[in-house]
Amino acid sequence: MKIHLVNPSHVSFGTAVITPRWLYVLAAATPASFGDPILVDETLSPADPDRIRGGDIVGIGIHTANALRGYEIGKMSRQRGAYVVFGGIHATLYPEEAHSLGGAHAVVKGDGDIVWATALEDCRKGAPQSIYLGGRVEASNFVAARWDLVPLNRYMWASVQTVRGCPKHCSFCSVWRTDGQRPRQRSSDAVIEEIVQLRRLGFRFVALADDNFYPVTLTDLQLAFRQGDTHRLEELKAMREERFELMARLALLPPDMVFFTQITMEAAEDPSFLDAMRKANIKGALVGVESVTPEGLKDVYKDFNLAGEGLVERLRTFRRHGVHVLGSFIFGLPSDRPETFEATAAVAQRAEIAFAQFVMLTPFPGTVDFARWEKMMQGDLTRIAGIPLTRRWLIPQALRPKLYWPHPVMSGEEIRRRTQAVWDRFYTLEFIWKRSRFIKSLRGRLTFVFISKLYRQMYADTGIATDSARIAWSARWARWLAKPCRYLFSACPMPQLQVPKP
Ligand code: B12
Ligand code: SF4
Repeated sequence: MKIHLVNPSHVSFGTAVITPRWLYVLAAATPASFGDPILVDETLSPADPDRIRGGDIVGIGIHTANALRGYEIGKMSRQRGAYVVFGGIHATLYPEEAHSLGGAHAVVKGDGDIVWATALEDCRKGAPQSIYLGGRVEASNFVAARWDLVPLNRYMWASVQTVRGCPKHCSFCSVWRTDGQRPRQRSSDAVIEEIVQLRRLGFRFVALADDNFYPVTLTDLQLAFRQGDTHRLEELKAMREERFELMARLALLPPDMVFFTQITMEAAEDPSFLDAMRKANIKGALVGVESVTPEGLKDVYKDFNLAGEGLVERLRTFRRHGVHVLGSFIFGLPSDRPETFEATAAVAQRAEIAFAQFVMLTPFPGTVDFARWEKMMQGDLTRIAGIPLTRRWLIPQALRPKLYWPHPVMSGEEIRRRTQAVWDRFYTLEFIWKRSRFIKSLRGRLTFVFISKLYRQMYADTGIATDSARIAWSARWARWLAKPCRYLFSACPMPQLQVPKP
């Protein structure tokens, strides 16, 4: 009996950007009596049905975008006589779908760290339960990933989680609802040990797969103080201290390490935090800018962000402290107007951010936006391949429309076209070259250009374009560009590296 863990994808690039962390966490959560699981990441290469035999157990992790491919693998595995267990955010939200469409014997809702072993034992006994409740595991019980199973030289970045959950409540995001608003922060020991293991293997680029690396703001501290809530204040201070402790320990790792995380722009209020990030080699961060207007921020319940000049200043502050920003912007918000695209492109340029992504508002299951939209769509009789738009992820990829959020003044196609134009403008060779000014060496600048182009190809065209020829061309390009890129990201293994003492 073999255990297979499959990360589904309908496109394979041969080289992938970031390791799907859940694969390596679940591998570690697999009891030794089952042997080493076989890990299949379809962003590298498609699953091979011939490897799956009767009596094997196939674990499939799905988010909304890859659910349909996951169901194909589930059905195929069940037909071959294997036990099929689904997990991940989409299976947590729609367990019945995995049963009816994905051939699931069992679905794990929530975190798999602890309950996975029970599900495996039950399958071994031939009696899987239909649902397992994994809940929200405390940070001290997060299982450290098994990096000894990672294929070398196939990924550009490894991924290590330091904190799960986020205290905010953005309307388009499912994190605070599924992972909770109480940040679950791992100890610095657990994080550093994983990173040292990765550096020994030759990974020097590590994405900190966090929801929000700055979970405690100065405003949170002031509020607890003003309310005289001593317990809360102490709790927040301890959490903040732990962040600094982690960063101080990251700073002791080999200096060629590069970390990247996700953070709210509030961190710019705190120069000591940004300085600690720089010293820790956290060289970049995805910052959810979302909108450049106050109305847009209100639309997404994100009024803790700044708009206008204040926003430009906040983003520049990151840069001044040596943390480069990947700004994430959303188009198609109810208050957006045709001129918002131009204004956003201008802010992105002026704010001196290194990279930007421009996504179109898409209601993702598990979010407030989705719940509202689903209600609004109740009377909508549109069907594509017999599937209502509110179950869009079940529509075959080739027929799946791109944007469904009705907008008061623009059509979906207009939003898509304008979004594409902003990508095109931000990633012109001229602008990329200008943005690369902060890099000293010519080689470094050329690498920046190369990565910018790769990012644009992998993200914009495959994700936004509707024209299938352009998508196919883009996927080919990305595949071609990705190969040399993986060498740029690899480093000499350091098998002797020890965990630095704090
Ligand atoms: C890091 C990250 C990324 C990274 C890296 C992705 C990668 N290759 O790993 C990047 C930046 C590339 C990314 C991109 C996107 N992401 Co993302 N990402 C995350 C983030 C912050 C952490 C994921 C992670 O590694 N977690 C650590 C692992 C250990 O946790 P886990 O995956 O949840 O797995 C646990 C359980 O779910 C369960 N489990 C998972 N699989 C399985 C399988 C089995 C069999 C079992 C038993 C259990 C199980 O057990 C695991 C251990 O407890 C999550 C938020 C979050 N808190 O999870 C969003 C998240 C997954 N992303 C999300 C989204 C929307 C996206 C994008 C679509 C964004 C965009 N607009 O383009 C793209 C899609 C990319 C793609 N096609 O895959 C959403 C998904 C929502 C949904 N309904 O699907 C999330 C939840 C964030 C959000 N804002 O709501 N993402
Ligand atoms: S700050 Fe980021 S992680 Fe937190 S709820 Fe908003 S979008 Fe989600």
